[in-house]
Amino acid sequence: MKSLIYALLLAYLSNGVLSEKFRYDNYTVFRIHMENEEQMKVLKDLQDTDFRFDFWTPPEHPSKLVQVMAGPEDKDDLQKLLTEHNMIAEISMNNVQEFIDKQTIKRYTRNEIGSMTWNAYYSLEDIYAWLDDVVAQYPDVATKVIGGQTYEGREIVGIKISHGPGKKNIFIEGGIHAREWISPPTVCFIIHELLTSPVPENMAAARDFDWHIFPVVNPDGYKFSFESQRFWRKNRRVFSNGIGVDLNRNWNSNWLVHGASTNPSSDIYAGTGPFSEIETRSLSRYMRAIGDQMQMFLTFHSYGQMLLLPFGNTSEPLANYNEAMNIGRRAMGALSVRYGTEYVTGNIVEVLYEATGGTDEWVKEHLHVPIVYCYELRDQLQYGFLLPPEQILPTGLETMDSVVDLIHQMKRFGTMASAGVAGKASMMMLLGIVMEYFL
Ligand code: 0X9
Ligand code: ZN
Repeated sequence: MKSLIYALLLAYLSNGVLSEKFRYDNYTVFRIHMENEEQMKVLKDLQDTDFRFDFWTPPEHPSKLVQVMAGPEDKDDLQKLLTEHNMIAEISMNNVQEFIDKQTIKRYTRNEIGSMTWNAYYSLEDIYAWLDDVVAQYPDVATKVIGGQTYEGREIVGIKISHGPGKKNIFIEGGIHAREWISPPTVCFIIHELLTSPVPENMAAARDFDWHIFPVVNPDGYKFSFESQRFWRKNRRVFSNGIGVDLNRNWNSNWLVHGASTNPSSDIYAGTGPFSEIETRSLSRYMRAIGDQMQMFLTFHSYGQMLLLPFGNTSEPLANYNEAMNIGRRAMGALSVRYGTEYVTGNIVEVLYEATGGTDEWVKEHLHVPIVYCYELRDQLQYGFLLPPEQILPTGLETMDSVVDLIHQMKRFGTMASAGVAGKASMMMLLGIVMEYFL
């Protein structure tokens, strides 16, 4: 009874009083340097036990910098701890609210798809309205699709682009982590390019596959990050001792094995069981329905400029790892041409950290999709989740370059290879690279 009252109170507070837009005046983001395992352990313990500090990037390797946000009342405690353990930190943002205020938010005008300009962020409602209008404008090739439902009763809305029957599928997911705002507009930009670009390669990419594209697979969380707490990551399910499940820890693949928590207050709470969340459960059903024809799965996160390959529990080169590495590296080469943006390509564990229960692992393990990547979009350790809106278009353009290159390689090197025939596919890949070199 007590916990029910607590849950109701939490729900009330989170939807009422707390849903006032939270301000981050004088919040500081630190960039912390570590030198050894001991220092890393101090930060890891802090992350696990003290939720006053928001680890924008977790401490996973002593050689990597960590970005942490602290409130004005807490930042001295953090600095004291760092000094005690001889860690050096520089300030990357000293008044987070100022940077939030620079995240231009525009309204989308209904029936004017051109009014979604690629230099501002848009609310969930506006993204959904834009999707409706896109479908209305391109009725021959675009259909509205519902990928699933959410805890708060919304629909996970997407778009299917198809130029005719008999095509294999590509699935694109964005916005599973609410605060990673660059993800939804990048995915929307891909939709826009597939439908409107006059560039022959883009048109061919659009034509040769059936595309299932979902810009915001965590709509409740995204809405909350717009209207209440900018740095919200999870869905919005209410528990007696916390709110929200990290949907990228809730898939039924090595659930709760690594990099996940059993504490609902944690940002990496994995839920009460695999697929405990309606979002992942319903979306997985949609994916399964098209699964045996799925050739490529892409999920868009931020930040760090990385292209990650499954799995999140081991750095062993499983399935068609070598082939996927080669294709990924070349695609990141294509991405870098426009603006020189550099990505690191590699296995999740090697390049980032151990973390299981993600969408990418589930589609690889259960649907055996040959090409599976997780993009960590711009930037590296500067603005982080607060990527300035001027970078939306460049991010969209360079990312689209890489997606088109992925398609090109899949067609060229016959990566229609299933995940099981790694060796043969890698040979073909190698042959292709050698031929390209000599031609
Ligand atoms: O930790 C995550 O879920 C992703 N990084 S983020 O900073 N955007 O939160 C990485 C996901 C990589 N894939 C898996 N771990 N399965
Ligand atoms: Zn993410």
